[in-house]
Amino acid sequence: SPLVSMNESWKFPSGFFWGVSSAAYQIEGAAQAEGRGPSIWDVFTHRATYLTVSNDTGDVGDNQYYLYKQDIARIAALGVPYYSFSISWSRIFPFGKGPVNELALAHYDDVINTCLQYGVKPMVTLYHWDLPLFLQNSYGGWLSDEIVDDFLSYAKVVFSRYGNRVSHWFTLNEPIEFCQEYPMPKGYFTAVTIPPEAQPFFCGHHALLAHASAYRLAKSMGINGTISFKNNGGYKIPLTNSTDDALATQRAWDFNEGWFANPVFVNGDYPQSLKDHVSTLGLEFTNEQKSLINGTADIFAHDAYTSYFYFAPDVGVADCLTNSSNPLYPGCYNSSNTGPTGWLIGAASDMYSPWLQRATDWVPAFLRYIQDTWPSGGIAISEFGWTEPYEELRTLKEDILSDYTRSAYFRNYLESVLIAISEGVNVVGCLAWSIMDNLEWTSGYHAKFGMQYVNFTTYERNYKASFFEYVNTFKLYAEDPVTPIFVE
Ligand code: PNW
Repeated sequence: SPLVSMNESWKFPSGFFWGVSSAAYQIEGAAQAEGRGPSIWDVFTHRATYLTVSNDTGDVGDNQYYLYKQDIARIAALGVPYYSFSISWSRIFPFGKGPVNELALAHYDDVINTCLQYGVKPMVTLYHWDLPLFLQNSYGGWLSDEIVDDFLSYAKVVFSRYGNRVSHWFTLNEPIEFCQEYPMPKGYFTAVTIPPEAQPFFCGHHALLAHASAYRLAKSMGINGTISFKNNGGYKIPLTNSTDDALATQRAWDFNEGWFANPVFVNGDYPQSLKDHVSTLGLEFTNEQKSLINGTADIFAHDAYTSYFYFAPDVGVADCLTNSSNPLYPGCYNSSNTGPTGWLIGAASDMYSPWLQRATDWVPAFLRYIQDTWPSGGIAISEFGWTEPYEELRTLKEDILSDYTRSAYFRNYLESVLIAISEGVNVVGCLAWSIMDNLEWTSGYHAKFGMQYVNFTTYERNYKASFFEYVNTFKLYAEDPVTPIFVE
């Protein structure tokens, strides 16, 4: 498409970071190579029957454990300045704790150094859901406070080894999501005694302590990249202007973004409605813990894909706040992709990702809401992206590579970010999900978020049109030059 600026005054300021993202279990493969220990995701994909579509696994993934040099070269070739990936905890510590695996440390050394050689700045996530299996089975993983020290030991090894070669660190990817993986499917993991409906909140409690401790550790070690965690969610719009819908929408913020953002960015503690709930489970932060947690993120990193309308339950909130068999317990809110006039908020994504609506018009209001509600050193969209619909039904490779709805999503989304910036919201970076098609968790390889097509027989990669659209948008609007590196 011809490059035409929508508005001459829109600019991504100098120093704005942009790039592409991935996560270890979704792309690396090499599941049994060089001393990697098992993670809970190996159990989800291997033992839990049809937990993933087609029983797909991450055993081979995109083979990036072996193909990272070409992957880094391919993004450098287009001028992408940042690559955000995660480190596999059970490669570094095959048992989650104890002996360190030097082969894994050497591997990520080379991934990071290859990035730097190609002029791509590495951004590293410590934990993208692949909990070492041993930690789940020995004490319940994130359900136990023992996780805090083990995460800290892992973080210490990673910070000391890669220290100042990394410009941005993310401790945890989307604690809202991984905490809602609890309770884990019965029969595959050592049993735990915490009631099922309480488990996500125990996980969240320890995730906050682990994140905050790792942040403090990094600062005490003199690590100079920014450190934050990746929150997630979307803009929440009250369906009507009724008081009940406003209250339901507030509870939705509290039980999602606010669960982790309020402690870290506001006061070290949960938002009130959540505090009321978790205190009934015996989860309260001491004053010392509150001061540990408060202020432990340099930027507000948000995985922000989509938006929804929110509304109150039909029969009041008394029951859903307290009765654990009520389907809306304990957050007491409903959500919908359909607005008050019956129009959809945006086009829905593929059959495997019904949660994803192409609703980019709401992005400026969302970014403004984040800035006003959780003041920080700047907002980063640490993931945004799109699945193309019903890819199995499309046989022509050209059709797959001409992914126009994803191109439109990136272009519209980035222009919405530019509107927010022009209106005074401090957005500091954007990272597209994902560098290439990969294991989309329970959707297996069927949901395709990639800006590159991957042939899962030959592992050959092909750029999709959306990748060029994404880069071209920065060529058009970024103050800093986009510098493609072509290698022989
Ligand atoms: C993120 N939702 O997950 C993850 O960080 C990625 O690993 C994943 O591949 C990507 O988004 C695409 O799904 C999410 O239901 C999963 O709102 C689900 C939701 C949000 C994010």
